[in-house]
Amino acid sequence: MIIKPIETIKGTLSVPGDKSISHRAIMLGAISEGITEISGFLMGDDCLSTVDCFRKLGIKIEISENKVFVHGKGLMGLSAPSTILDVGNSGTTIRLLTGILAGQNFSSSITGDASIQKRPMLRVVNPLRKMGAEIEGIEGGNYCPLHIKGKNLNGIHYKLPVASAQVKSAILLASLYSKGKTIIIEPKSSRDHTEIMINYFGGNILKNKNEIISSPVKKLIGQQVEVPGDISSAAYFIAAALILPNSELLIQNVGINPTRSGIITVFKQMGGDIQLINERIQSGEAVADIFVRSSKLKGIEIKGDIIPKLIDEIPVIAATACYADGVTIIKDAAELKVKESNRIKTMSSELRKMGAQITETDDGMIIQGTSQLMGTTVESYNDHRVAMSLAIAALRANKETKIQNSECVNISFPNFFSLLSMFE
Ligand code: SPQ
Repeated sequence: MIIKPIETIKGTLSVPGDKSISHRAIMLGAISEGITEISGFLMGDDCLSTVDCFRKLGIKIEISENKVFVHGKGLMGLSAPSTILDVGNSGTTIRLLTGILAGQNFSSSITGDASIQKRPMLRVVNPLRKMGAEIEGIEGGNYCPLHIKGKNLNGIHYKLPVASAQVKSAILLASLYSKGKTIIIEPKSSRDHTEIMINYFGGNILKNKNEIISSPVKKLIGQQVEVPGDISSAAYFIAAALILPNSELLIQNVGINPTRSGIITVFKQMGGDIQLINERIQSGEAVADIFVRSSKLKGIEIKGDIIPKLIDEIPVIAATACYADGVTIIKDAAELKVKESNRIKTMSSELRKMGAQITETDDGMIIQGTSQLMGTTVESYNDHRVAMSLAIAALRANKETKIQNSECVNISFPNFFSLLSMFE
């Protein structure tokens, strides 16, 4: 994909549905009783992998133009798949689904693409084994393919070693199949869509400071779920409007769940002119329209509790920080090393090719702002967030930028380049 510099970005747009919420709506719909009707579902490759896995588990899922209908069969209604389940590139699918499969009365195997085969799984396998799960995989279960023999599970008391919504969610989904309560202690709070949606479907999850308590329920009931626009996708356009002169952009219907909206806090701290309008609650989730104007940004330090609330936005923060005055320091973000690519390495090396001054650290990056980057050829490493963040950096470069392997944007934002081209 060739990205040409643009002068300004003005107008109104909406971004596709939230990826995390779309996955969870399929999963919870499948194990609930009755039909779950999903609007705003993200038709990206990752969420379609979740659909494919649940179809292989015997669930009827109908996709119409703008709705998805999941014909739930109840907690014990899944059936043994006749082939290996393939999650493609989706870490969320493999980790959350492993939690569900651990409590079934059948065996199954699950795998994914080359990137998924390198992502650590022991973080979910270990707590699930403590609950009584029988899971085998490469290197003691750290890498997929994973082979899961369904078992009767017991609730656990578990302190998460890393702040990870995927690990928390795998345990919570397994807790739906467990005897007794499950208590999870989070080191820092991470996205809570699973907790919100389990309760929305009739489950019993309580939060008490950093403790999440799940009590078993007899059944979940299918619901209507309206998926809001994904703040991680909106982040690219917020960043574009901030860095391009004379911009004014309204992004409609974006999820602003406080465990996801760290990007708004950070961009405001950098001097960003961002307003939330028409705040409301939709299917249990906070939603708003976001109005952004171009702003003179300054470098800041980003670390600590806010990191899990913006973990997927760090690549676009790095791209934006290149155009801020002064230095931006990102710390406590070592988790970036185990995403679709090592995002500390890939973002640093590609932005450096564009002339950015970036130092990689063990848990983040140090970025010295500049007024302009140089258009050149960069690589996405098949990481959707890297491809889109580099595209944003390229909008204010001195000449066009070629992004190699850019089709990976289909993972989370299939119409990203066509939306961007509206502003050329
Ligand atoms: O699904 P996947 O591939 O893990 O997706 C990513 C992303 O950038 O889209 C991470 F690479 O988002 C994760 C996120 O980083 C989605 C997620 C979720 O839906 O629960 C939680 C975060 O991961 P983690 O490891 O911190 O729990």
